[in-house]
Amino acid sequence: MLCGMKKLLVLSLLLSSSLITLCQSLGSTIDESLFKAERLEQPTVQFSKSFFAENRDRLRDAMPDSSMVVLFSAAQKTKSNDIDYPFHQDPNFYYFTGVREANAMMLIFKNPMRIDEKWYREILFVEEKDDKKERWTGKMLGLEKAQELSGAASVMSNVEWKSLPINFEKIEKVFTNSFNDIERDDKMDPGDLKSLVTHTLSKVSFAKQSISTNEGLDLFAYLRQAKTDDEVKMIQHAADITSEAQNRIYENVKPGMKEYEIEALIEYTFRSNGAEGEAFPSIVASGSNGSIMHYTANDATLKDGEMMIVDIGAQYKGYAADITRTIPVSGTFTEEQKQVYQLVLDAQTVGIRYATPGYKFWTPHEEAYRTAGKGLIKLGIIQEWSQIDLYYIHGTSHYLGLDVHDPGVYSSLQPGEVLTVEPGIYIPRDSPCDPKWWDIYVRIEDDIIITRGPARILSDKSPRTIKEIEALMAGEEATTIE
Ligand SMILES: [Mn+2]
Repeated sequence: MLCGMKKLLVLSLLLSSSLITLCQSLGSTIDESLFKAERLEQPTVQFSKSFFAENRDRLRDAMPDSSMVVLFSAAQKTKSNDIDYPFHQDPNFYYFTGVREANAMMLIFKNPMRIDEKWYREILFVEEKDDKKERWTGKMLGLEKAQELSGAASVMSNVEWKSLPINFEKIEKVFTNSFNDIERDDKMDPGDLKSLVTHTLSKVSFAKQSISTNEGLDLFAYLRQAKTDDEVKMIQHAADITSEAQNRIYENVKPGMKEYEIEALIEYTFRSNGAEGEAFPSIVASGSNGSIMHYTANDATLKDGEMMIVDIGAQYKGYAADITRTIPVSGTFTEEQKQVYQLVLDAQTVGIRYATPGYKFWTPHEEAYRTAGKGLIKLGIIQEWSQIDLYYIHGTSHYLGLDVHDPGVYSSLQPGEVLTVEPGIYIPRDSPCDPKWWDIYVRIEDDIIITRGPARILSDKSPRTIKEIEALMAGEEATTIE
């Protein structure tokens, strides 16, 4: 990272030379044979302007008469001082524009709008190209490229929004995406996100209109819920990369390793296959860390006899995968681990069976939960039905897409919807059951697409039956074992 100040440059040179000395004195080496991910073939499909234009047409069809949608790009977030977190576009903004830059905005009118003697049905606002800025942060789209990418009928510079006269007498309803977390205000930039939002709010309130974020989000969720074939290809590739990472872990994990070594292997596999990175912070939770649902410290040492929950997902072209495997660190499950593992797998199998059109979104969860409850009673871990919530503590499914927890309307399942099925059983120490079950934590998560027939599993390249896992970890060919 360049900083541009001489004093800091000298300081960083001093630091880096002392770091080299420190590293040399440590002496131990990292097993580089770990880093050998298979290179997967990337999908050839690219989203073009027709995808984004069609999404806007579908949005326009769903909008009520005399309404307008205002979409804002995501806010840039400061990590600390003058360093930003990597920019991540707002998924709604991306879905309707294709633009992955900050300080952008889009207006979509249900009915054509007359502004200054011209008719408009949509206007995309982006930052104008700036040579100096490009030297520091890379190529910018500019107005022309933004038009090519989005297919927007009109594109303007973001500084033009302030003075653009919209006739709000013709507008009865304004929908937006979420814009509440803007922390930054560049007073020198009249087109930054803060200005775009401020001008929008003042125009809307001057016209005595109200702005509806919640209804807007529902509208976008409804449109994003079913995926196109091209979107499924992106999710499938994200799932393939993620399965490859899970398989690399099966093949390489051993007691004594650190959770963060596993995390490094995951990140290596993702990036070397063209993923933008992790769709969410990787969870590598060995032993009792499995009791923490969103464990991300990933700094414990893996111990013989423990299991490890690995809940990870690559992000590819904006689309996420989300796959969890529970892996025995030493390559084999203990008898108790096996029984709980099998119970969770049975619950998942039943959940997936109910993931078909005609059932509600919640049916796979209800059926997985019921199966897990019956299993817990059979194993003697619980005595009565009401105790199931001690060990089955989360829902079984969420939608998956541009967001890991993709928005949706949670009604009846329809073909094209992509969701996870991820039952889990967590038995913390001191639970009211035989201590032989304590500290067993299992979650199994797969990504599926609803079809007219049985659901198709997108994440089936990474084994999840006990036999397959133990065979793969023992170095045997495991693909055909059941
Ligand atoms: Mn999930």
